[in-house]
Amino acid sequence: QPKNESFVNPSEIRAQFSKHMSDMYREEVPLYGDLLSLVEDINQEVLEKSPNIKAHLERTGELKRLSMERHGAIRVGTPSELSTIRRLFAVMGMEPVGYYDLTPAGVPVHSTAFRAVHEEDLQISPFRVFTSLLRLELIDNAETQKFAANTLAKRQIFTPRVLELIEQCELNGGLSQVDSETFINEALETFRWHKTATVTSDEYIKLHDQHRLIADVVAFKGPHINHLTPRTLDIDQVQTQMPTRSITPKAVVEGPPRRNCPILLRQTSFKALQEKVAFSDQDSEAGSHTARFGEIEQRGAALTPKGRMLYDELLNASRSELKEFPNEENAQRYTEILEKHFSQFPDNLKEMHDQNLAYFRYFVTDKCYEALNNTTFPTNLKDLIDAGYIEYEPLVYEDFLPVSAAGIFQSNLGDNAQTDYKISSNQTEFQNFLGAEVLNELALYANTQKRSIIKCGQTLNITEL
Ligand code: OOG
Ligand code: NI
Repeated sequence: QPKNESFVNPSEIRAQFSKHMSDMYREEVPLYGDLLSLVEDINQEVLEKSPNIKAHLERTGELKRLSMERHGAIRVGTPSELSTIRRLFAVMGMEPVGYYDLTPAGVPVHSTAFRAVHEEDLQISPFRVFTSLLRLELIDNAETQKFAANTLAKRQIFTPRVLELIEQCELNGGLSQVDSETFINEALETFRWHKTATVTSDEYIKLHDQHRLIADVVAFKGPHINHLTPRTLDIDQVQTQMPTRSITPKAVVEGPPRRNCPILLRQTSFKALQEKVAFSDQDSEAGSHTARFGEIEQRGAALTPKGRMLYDELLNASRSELKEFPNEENAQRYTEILEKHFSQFPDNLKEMHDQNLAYFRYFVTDKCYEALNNTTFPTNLKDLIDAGYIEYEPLVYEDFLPVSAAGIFQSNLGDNAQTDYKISSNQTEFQNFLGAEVLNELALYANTQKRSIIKCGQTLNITEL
């Protein structure tokens, strides 16, 4: 919370920033605008056809955040860029959550997600940014490695004014209304697309031959936002209808299969666009670069460690049975295999709750409020639930999935991008570069769940629920 009343709530800055980012990206990539309107239409349809879903979303507050909900992704080049990005996001109340190692999937980055962590702040704006750091040490060509490092060392991805405002915010504990507006405009500059590259076309080709992602990070002035992702209530509908709006989807939806009670996260994207750029040895946009795309996501319940283990097990079993990466040819078979394995994951809230597979928010029912002054209540959660005094709703998964993220990366990097890296996970080094530890997402869900139980206890006057 801001220390001074004249400071703007960081969550409000985040909400405004997210909106400005979306407007900027819609202007830069009109196809993202088309995707947004498709998602809106289908969300509307789902809400009209399924009063149950609508009532559920109203109860959990998700309906309010649905249309403003989105995530984006950027890729930075150096440790110092990463640590300043952390400070920039902190102004908007976003903290690094989770560590994702993408090297097993042949992508030379490791990543975290910046987002709000408290349920009340998530409610104001759930905006998240998946942020990857390029691992130059994985470039096996010494000359290219040196060139990349030198090129990155020369660039400044932040405006002088935004650096001042970050420092001012750190010193004073917040930003005034006027300063927060300036901050939003200045911060946006870091994520803007640049049609002019910082390298010659020959240099670009060398970087690109090493890995398309390396060219995407090194050859440009800044970490352009590479996609934005609205949240849909029916991802399969959007996936099938994309072609009717001239949008080409990737082959399969990442994540768990379709279920009655959605879990974690399902994602799909449209293929990255080929865009014109001017390399530093060209005076017009004679070259091209392919990086930016659009994505959609459907979010479900956050899983406990036990639930997550079951998810990973079933996903791995499905992938092993498929024996190859999902693609256009095996998409149908993959869906069937996935559904077969996931039939082992209980698909109703009661079982998911009683088997401790997901996290929940508990709340006192109307029946309980009516009985408040004239009833002796049971004093443990289970009996209160059984008697209908307390109900629960699953917590929304606010994070990402490494295998899915790899699939999203891959579908936008071309098929020849599979590389077998020898070096893997290094969370300690990532955190050193970041200048902070990443938060454990499971602890955050557990805290939210705990707070909801405490609140029920207060209403019922039970100290240890
Ligand atoms: C990030 C890909 C990961 C997601 O939603 O899993 C991601 C990137 O392409 O930079 O955004
Ligand atoms: Ni994404």
